[in-house]
Amino acid sequence: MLAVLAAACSAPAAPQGRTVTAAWARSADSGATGGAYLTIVNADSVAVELVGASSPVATSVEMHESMQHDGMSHMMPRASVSIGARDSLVMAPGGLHVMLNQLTRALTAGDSLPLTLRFANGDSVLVNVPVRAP
Ligand SMILES: [Cu+2]
Repeated sequence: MLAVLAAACSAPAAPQGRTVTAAWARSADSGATGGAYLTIVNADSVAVELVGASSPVATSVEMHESMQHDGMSHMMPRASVSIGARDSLVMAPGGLHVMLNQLTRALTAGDSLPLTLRFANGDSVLVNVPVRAP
C-alpha cells in the first residue's frame, strides 16, 4: 500500500486539473432558452467547486438542477456544485444542467458554441460545445 502511494506521488505524468467530456447543447431558436450538458472530470487530489459559467451566445448562464416533486418537474438554480477529488460531475437531461438564458443567436444542430466554466480556485475551462437536435 505504501509502495503504491509513493509510486503514485512520484509519477511525473499524472493527470491534473479538470477535463470536460461528452459536452452537447440542444438546438434552440434565438431568444429562447437553451440547455447544455457535459461531464467534468476532476483529476486533482482536492475537491473543486464549479461556481459559474458564461457564453457569448447567451445573455446569462446559470447552473440548474431538475427534480421531481409531486409528479412535477422543477428546476432549481444552483450557485455552485462541488466535484470531489478524482471524481466526476455528470450534467445530463433530468439532472444538473447548464441553462443558457435568452440566446443571442440560434443554436443549430451541427453548430457549436463556446462555454467557459469557472471554478472557485480561480481556474476556468473553455469548452467547445457541439449542438445536437433535442
Ligand atoms: Cu434549467
